[in-house]
Amino acid sequence: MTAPLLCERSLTKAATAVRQPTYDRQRVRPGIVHLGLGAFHRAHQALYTETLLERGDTRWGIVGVSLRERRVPLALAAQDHLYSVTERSGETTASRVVGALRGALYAPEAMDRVLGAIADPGVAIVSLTVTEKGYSIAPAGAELDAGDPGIRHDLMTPDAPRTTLGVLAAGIRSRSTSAPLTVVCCDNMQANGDTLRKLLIQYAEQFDPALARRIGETIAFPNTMVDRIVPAATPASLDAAATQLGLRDEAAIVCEPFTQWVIEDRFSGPRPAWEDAGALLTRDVHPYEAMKLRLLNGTHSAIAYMGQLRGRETVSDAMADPAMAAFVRALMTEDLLATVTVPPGFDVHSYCQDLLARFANPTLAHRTSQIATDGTQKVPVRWLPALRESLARGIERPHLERALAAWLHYLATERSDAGTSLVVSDPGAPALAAKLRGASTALDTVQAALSHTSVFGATPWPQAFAERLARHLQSLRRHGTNALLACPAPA
Ligand code: CS2
Repeated sequence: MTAPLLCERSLTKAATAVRQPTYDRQRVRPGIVHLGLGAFHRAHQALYTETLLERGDTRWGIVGVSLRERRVPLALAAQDHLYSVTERSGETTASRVVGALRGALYAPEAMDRVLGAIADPGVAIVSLTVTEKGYSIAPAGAELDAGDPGIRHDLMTPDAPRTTLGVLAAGIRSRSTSAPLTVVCCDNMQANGDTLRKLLIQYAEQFDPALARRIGETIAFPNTMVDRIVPAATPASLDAAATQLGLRDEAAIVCEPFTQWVIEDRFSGPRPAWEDAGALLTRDVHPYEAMKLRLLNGTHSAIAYMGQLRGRETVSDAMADPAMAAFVRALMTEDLLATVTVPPGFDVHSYCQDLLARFANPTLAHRTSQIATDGTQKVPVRWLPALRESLARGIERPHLERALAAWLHYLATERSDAGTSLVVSDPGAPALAAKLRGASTALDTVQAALSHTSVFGATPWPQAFAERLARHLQSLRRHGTNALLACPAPA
């Protein structure tokens, strides 16, 4: 028998161990508009906010907006905007139902309501998780990609936008100038708040210079570091959640117990006391952000591309592969760690040990194919700054260089070591892959990649570096990843 659908009325039928909202949801007013209603937001920022609602601060209900994906807002609307989060690790499983969402809008069909929500003077925060590619950014230079078709469309019809920047700008334009606003970017980008501010101003300048000035002068864009491993839902994860809940939840999330949020304390107007829910409000997020982007996300991307080439479906499968586990540990604790500035008083060695344990969590089924998406956006943030800085000081990063060669090989061949075809999901990949495939020798291929400036930047890369990458690529072509992983790292 199928379990009843999760909604206000069916809550009484939820399994007794499942935590439920104890506050009166009817009293909660919308104070936050969130763009990007994916699993990450619902398992991360929404839970910090849920804690504040539980403590009686009813100002911070969330209106969630999905810019592209229709399934989740529809599912949420059918469930009175309730959904569950199940944390899993080893033998431990804990589920809760979250009530913080007060609306779930699918932007293409509800643009007036989306813009109205952003303009609502009761709303003090617009937060975002739209993924790296959701910002119409040319990643290497962190500038607005003026050629982006969505941006070109929005500049023609700024009041009927479809991009993130277009929606934000149109919402702000219809908002009273006397209502202060803070925009909280929660995507994995360097200086994410500063970057979004710059992009939004660049966009607004092209059709409304007064709006651009207003954004620059009155709206705060704190930088943030967000962390929680939240695999995309699968039929199996939805079934597992239903078993836990005793209710069917089409928006259920299964994730790890760990969560971290570091936010720059720079707001314009009122803000939720997220620190009461465990967030760290600080003057300088940069060291946390660089550390997390490199050690966690940088290693994750290497696991994803190597894992895809080696037929490892999930991160924990990859970590159970001894050759990969050794490579991953060395990449993180030798190459990447050497490039980060550790926040004062922070125990980075236990941070690394914890990361390795989090990656090995076998109950999560975090697919390497998920992390492998959008490499042309991720690699310039996660790997290239560490490589640039190291090479400028004459230092080689043997594992990171091998990971980069593996990514190029993955893009060029779209095949695993065993010859199975791989699905590359990255709108920026075809242009780069075409250049890779158009070259003949390994060195030509590497040169073709390094001259793809939207990913690798305009500053030339050292010839010796290109030659090392070419040797790794050659080794991959001949012997697959085994040879590359077995290569002793130069002293
Ligand atoms: C992952 C991240 O998909 C990816 O690229 O590296 O989503 C990662 O799981 C989170 O940033 C962890 O906080």
